[in-house]
Amino acid sequence: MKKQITFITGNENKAREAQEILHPIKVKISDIGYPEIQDKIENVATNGAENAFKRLKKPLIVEDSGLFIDAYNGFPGPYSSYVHQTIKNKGILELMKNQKNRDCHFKSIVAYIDKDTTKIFKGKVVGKIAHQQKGKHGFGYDPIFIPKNKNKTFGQMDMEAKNQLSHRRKALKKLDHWLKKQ
Ligand code: ITT
Repeated sequence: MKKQITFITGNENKAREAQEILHPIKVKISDIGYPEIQDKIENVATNGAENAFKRLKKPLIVEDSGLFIDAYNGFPGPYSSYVHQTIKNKGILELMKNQKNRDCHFKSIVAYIDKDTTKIFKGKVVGKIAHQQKGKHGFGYDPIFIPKNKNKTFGQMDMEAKNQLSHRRKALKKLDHWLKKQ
């Protein structure tokens, strides 16, 4: 079993969650970055991992995630980061104003790479876009995402409650299972 892997990310929330799940494997955070190609998030993550591995030459993971809204054929999907920086949650609520179908999901792709293997692990959580922003916890789209069978947004849940359900947790759990079999 690997003793340590590096998580290439600028987002400390992600790294903290990964450390909790992958323990006793140590998760080191590194912000060396990678080019985010415009493609499906599966390819963004794999490409990013390959790019970072060429420089770091150590076992590492890259995670790419996004919010996919059914009424807009999966938008913002791979553009989630840019859309969140530009029109923000307020802009998404505006787009959803007269929409009856508020179904959506978060998807997470974790790409793992070492000198022998490249592998991806997927996680998904389905839910609905709320009618208004609620809650101060979390980040990104959390205040407008209500997971299925719940009546609170991710923003109204503390980190532990959100992480029980999160797309990223599901992907990281699959990685954990696989790593511990190696
Ligand atoms: P990296 O450095 O790892 O790329 P990031 O914060 O840019 O971190 P992503 O590109 O994977 O993350 O995520 C795309 C956007 O999707 C991100 O900016 C968030 O706005 C949103 N997002 C992803 N996961 C989320 C979550 O668990 N809760 C709320 N929003 C999330």
